[in-house]
Amino acid sequence: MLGKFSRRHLMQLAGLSGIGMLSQPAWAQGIAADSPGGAHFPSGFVWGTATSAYQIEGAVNEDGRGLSIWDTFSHTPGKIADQTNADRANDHYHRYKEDVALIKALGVKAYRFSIAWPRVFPDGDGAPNPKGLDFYNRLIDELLANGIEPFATLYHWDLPQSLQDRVGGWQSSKTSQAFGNYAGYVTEHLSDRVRNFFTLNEPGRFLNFGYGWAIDAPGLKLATGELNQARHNVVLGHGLAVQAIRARARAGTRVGIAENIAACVPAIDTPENVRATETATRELNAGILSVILEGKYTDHFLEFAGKDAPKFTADELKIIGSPTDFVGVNIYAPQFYIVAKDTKPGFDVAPFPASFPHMNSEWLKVGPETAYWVPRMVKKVWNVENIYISENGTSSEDKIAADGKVYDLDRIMFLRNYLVQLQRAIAEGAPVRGYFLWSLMDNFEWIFGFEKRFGLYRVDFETQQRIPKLSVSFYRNVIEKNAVGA
Ligand code: BGP
Repeated sequence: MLGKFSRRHLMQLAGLSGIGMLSQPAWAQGIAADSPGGAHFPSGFVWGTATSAYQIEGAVNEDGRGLSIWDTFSHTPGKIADQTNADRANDHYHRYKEDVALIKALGVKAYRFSIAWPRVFPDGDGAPNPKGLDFYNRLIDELLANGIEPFATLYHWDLPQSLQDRVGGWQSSKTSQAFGNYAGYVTEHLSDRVRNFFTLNEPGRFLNFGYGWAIDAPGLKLATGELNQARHNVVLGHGLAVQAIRARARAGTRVGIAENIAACVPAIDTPENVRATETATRELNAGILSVILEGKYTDHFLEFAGKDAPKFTADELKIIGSPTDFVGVNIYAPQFYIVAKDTKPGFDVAPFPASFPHMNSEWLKVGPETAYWVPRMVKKVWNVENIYISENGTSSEDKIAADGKVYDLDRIMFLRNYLVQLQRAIAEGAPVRGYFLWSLMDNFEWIFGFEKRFGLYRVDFETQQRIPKLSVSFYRNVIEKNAVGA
């Protein structure tokens, strides 16, 4: 049976190759050339992993740290799925040396962590707290001593509570100013050892979820006009931070944003849909990435917002559009499958069927092609020269098996498929320089508390024991080979 089957098919294949149908398409050549070791990434590609301050540090009352909006929010009954908070979390503040050893054991050469604004400026502005910055000095020195390059994020959602109370947080441009000052202060002190800074992590997310839909801290539901104004203050804060970094950090310090880009994917790969996906990428990211990378709001964005459009000056747009050195994109689910449309705005968003597959987190729809289309779009739409995948990863149930190990095969499946697509994008010319896997270890996953596990290392939050999951071996192997196999 098998013999007959293969003979018949071999003959068909021979016929096809005779007329050139088996020759490699241009987009696949980079992939094929590197077989059998897998599809190779460029040499010097930065492999990394990521965490954020509030999610892992704990020690919320130590060394003069001020309160953040997430301390308040997580202590408000009913906000966090498992009724926990991150008062202790991974106790990373005390265990950072052990954690740097875990990073080293992974084989990555880069680590993206965030700096807690309320450790450095307990009230958000005013007097700095040197003890707060010292923690990051210790962490950075430990990373460098272990050959790991630090990539620091200045804001991963832990806004000082005092700014929220006194000025309404991001509802006021005073917060944008305070963020600029904080960014200048931190980079002035750390840029002798840290060469790359991300300003804000996922402004689109923390704004909509925190100020629009009351899901995240500070738990507000602003009207559309107020929300648009708050978003404007956020991008202004980014621009002021870029300018402060240029003024106060060492020459050569690199800066960019890390955005949870509205990830648009053509529903079917046709030239019309690809063009429509470019338009959709620009318009569905108009309030954050487009204004940062173009220095203006798109006409469609302003028209659509109408009387709810943000108020701004030409000077502010100039600040917001300050040139950056790279763009970080956090890639998880495909958010919009796009089909072309003849009438304005030139695209339609196809609805998701209820049966669309997702990972352990329900929001995390599986779409490896997102890792192909997003970098391609970022390059095409804004001509960005340096892209980082600042986050990618998945939660998984991660039970400990009878032999004491964690066989997170679904995470490995997810990573392998996304990385194959990322390599394909790079082979076709997308300028992706590095990849940060979310996350180094299980941690406090915001409103999901400790219920969702995104780590490469499993953490027992009672004993604080960390155990490598199978995905540690998977990722180490990818890094060693600088390649991923399908
Ligand atoms: C990103 C955040 C991370 C991380 C991850 C998982 O949006 O930048 O901090 O938490 O998503 O998200 P969640 O915890 O909401 O499932």
